[in-house]
Amino acid sequence: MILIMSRIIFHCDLDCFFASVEIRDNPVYKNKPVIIGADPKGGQGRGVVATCSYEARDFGLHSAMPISKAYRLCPQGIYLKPDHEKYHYASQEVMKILRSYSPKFQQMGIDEAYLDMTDMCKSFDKVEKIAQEIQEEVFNNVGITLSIGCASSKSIAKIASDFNKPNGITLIRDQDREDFLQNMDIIRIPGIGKKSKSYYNKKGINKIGDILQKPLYQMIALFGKNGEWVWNVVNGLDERAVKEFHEKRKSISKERTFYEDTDNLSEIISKLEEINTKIHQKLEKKNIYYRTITLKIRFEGFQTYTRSYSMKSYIRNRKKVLKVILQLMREFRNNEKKVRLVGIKLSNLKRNLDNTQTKILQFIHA
Ligand code: TTP
Ligand code: MG
Repeated sequence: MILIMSRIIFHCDLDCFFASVEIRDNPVYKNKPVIIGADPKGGQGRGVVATCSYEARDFGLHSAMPISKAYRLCPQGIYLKPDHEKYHYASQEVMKILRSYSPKFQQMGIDEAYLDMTDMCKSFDKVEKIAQEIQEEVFNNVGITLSIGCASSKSIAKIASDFNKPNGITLIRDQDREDFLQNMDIIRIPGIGKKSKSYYNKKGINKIGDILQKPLYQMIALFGKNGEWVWNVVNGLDERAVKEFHEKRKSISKERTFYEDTDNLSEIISKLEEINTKIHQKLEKKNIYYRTITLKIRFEGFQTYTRSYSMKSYIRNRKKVLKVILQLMREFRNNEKKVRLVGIKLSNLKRNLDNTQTKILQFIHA
């Protein structure tokens, strides 16, 4: 007889992440509705809510809601602008801890990661103990809470981590999977967004139980490849491994030679702006962050200099890069030669998959 050991996967997701960091740094905000996002400008503001504390969620607020609506529902809330650099730093601290629990670690968005704990747990008995340990270590070192879902596949672990937030641990054994999923709305399935939900609803599929009842061939007939994927997920057959993404590329750079050597500062700056914008379009498309910013400058006569500056955490911020580049340029302001070429290089790269934007097809091919 062949015994197939089922895997034990943890999905860890920080609770109302941006808001938790702000509350940690300003304890007077504790237990209050805290909203991170655009300036509400007394209800006239444009833009959206990035996230909000669980107290704010009690007023009906949620991520991506227009900030004007949030203000209408909760005018007494504490509205704060996001401090992305701070959140990236906190995220890195958390990820360092999570990574130490298993060599099979995969970071997804800024606030979530998978761990394959099969070799560490052996049985489900140890699962809860280790999950608690992770929560304690993150809280004691970073000061924020997270929820953990544990199951034998990535998708079920992800559904489980969302089930008992904040600061929850949800363990789903294979034999309990169907009961656990049965009455859930299909929107809980990772990869089903609002659009596919309404498509599924039109065909009479509302709860996960409706999928569990169907044989695979019917799901394929109704929804094609997507239906096959969803059927596999709810039946615990998502076999995707936990694998860390390694950015193969070491740096991304661009440089431009002037048609004619120049000492016109505004022309030089506008060339740097152009390069900077191009690089950032690429980085955004590929969801890549960086820590090190390098200026390259070549004068007439081919003297070439590079000057670098490293941030303390990973960023992706076009304005910040330009500011750093202009600072690095100051060293050359008394150089009397004309400039022949300028370039920007960003290195120390890291890819951060933002799961909130993962479309089902990307998900299938992940
Ligand atoms: P999520 O994990 O989706 O949300 P959350 O951590 O705030 O809340 P939960 O407890 O339900 O997990 O996203 C992580 C962070 O990403 C979040 O704190 C803010 C940011 N974010 C946005 O900026 N815009 C969005 O639309 C979403 C969904 C998240
Ligand atoms: Mg979260």
